[in-house]
Amino acid sequence: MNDANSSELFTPSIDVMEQANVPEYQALYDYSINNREDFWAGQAETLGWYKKWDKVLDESKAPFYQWFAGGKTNIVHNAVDRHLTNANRNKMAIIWEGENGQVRNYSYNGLNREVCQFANVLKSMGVEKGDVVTIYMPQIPELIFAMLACAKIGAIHSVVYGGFSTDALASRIEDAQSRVLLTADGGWRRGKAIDLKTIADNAMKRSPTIEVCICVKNNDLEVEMEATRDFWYHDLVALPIASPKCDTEQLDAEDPLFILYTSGTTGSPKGMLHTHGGYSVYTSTTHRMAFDIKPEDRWWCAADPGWITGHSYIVYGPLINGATIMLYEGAPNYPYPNRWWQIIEKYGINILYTSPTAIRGLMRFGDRWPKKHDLSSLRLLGSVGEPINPEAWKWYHQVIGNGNCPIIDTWWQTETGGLMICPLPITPLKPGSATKPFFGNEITIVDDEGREVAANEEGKLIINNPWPGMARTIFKDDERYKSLYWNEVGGKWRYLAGDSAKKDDDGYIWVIGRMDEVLKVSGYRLGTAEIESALVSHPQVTEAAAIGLPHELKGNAIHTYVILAQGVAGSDELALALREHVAKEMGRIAMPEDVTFVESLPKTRSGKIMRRVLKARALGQDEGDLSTLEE
Ligand code: 6R9
Repeated sequence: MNDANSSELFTPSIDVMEQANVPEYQALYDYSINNREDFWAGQAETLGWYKKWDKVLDESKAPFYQWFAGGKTNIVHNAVDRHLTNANRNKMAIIWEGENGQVRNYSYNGLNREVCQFANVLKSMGVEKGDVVTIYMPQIPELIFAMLACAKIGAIHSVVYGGFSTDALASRIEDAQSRVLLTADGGWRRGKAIDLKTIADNAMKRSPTIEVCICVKNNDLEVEMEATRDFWYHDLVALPIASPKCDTEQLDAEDPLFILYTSGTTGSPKGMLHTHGGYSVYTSTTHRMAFDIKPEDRWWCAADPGWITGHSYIVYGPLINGATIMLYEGAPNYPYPNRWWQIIEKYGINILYTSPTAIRGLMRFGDRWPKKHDLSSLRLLGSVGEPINPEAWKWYHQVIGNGNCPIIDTWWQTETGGLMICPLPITPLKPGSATKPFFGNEITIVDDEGREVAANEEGKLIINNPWPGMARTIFKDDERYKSLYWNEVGGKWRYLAGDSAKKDDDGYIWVIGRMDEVLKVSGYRLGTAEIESALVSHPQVTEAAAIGLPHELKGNAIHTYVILAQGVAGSDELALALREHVAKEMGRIAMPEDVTFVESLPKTRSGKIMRRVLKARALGQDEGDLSTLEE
């Protein structure tokens, strides 16, 4: 997929370069590395603080770094409140379009009223500073109101992607010991209603910590409401308690803002914890510099808010920068494959940020769909989630961007909070490379011993420094956080991303993919362990292994190997039933492509499934070192 030897270089047009927010990279990069704290202090100065920080970076408890320690802020103070006293007050904050064509708009002033009301409703339900509120909603404005309402009162939100299902939701509620769940009756996808409340009901049965469930009416689905636990949002918001005025809680810069669960190497998903101060600075700075956001821009990050991309670049970064954001709930090809292009034309979108899997999916329908529309409002295009293959890159660049829009390919992770490797609009581009480190970041590629590898050689991607947007820990598990991600070498802590990569002769970084048991399926991050545990939860399955194999549209597709319980015979019907079982437990994105029934699985002597052996076999490749294999 990657082509580090590609000699093609795309230089941005004079037009784009002339208006770039950051006109030059190298000198500012050097400054940011040599004066990291000054650089970040300079960015933090552009935001509002109730009280300035005492120290930009506190390394005393490394790798548990603290940023802007002693400062008082609240992300909502910057994302909403400060816009109410300037020219943004009546500017459009959110434009929302539903799949059936419904449109709702909110100015910053309108957004503030909604957030305040939601915050007052939460308070009336006893939600306090530090409580974890789980949010399981479709892509509707209320999802954003709910996130901001939690932040406003100092509660910690835990958004569970609306495409996940019972088991995924239940385990996240349980880990967070959440007392309050915010959901909706249902969502829309391809003209069909998706019954979220029923999934939420099943999850609440499995994880009984939820005492209050607030349900937004989105599509008139018949749902069950349990008398003392479940409340309609529209009933609560009509009460006098839900006033459109609510003070924003003055928090410490290091107070937790949210947890977001993501898949890791082993076992249960990890609740990555982000905080108010550093995350505000990092998301807004990266968004302003890499995506060159201007006051009059209309910004569309077509991700789900339930993914880190949505948290950082639908909600927080853009709102802090006072942008107008587009939100669309529905399928990109419904009712026809021109839906996205129609939205870009209709609303005059200037910057589109999406994933390679979405680009490949739309490319499949051919050029005639985008060609029906005037896409000349576009100035920049972004990509995130997995390496973008040069074919998709060129189509995006030529057909969608008419050859004029730089492709901002951004490498980062749930853990990093914001962009880590990405071009600026002025950077000459090589299709498939996320180019160079963002300001303040030193990125190296090392071998197993931690030594930097030569140019063009593959190795592990590490980050040699702290940055303000970094996750602070895994919720309630500092040890796991430290041991999973951090290594101390010669008194310096280094962050291990879990990806393999190369750096070419020009210092461009080419990310190859995950090295651990994490799969990127259609850009979504799934753990083999979660898929396997969903399979094993089926009564007829004894053991299971999941691997990812290359897939034209999805990037990776899930293939599974299953050992059945004694006396159970494999059949096509059972294979289908198992695939559906995984979809029901975890969500449709986790549904395996196929199930192969096997008698045994390749394992190490310590009993670990050797997925790389299964993968090599499936691809007809060399199985590699089998010295630890016990079969
Ligand atoms: C933002 C996000 C993180 C993993 C990461 C890497 C892959 C993301 C990429 C990319 C190549 C890019 N990844 N962006 N690989 N080029 N531009 O995706 O977060 O869901 O936590 O996944 O995604 O493998 O380690 P998350």
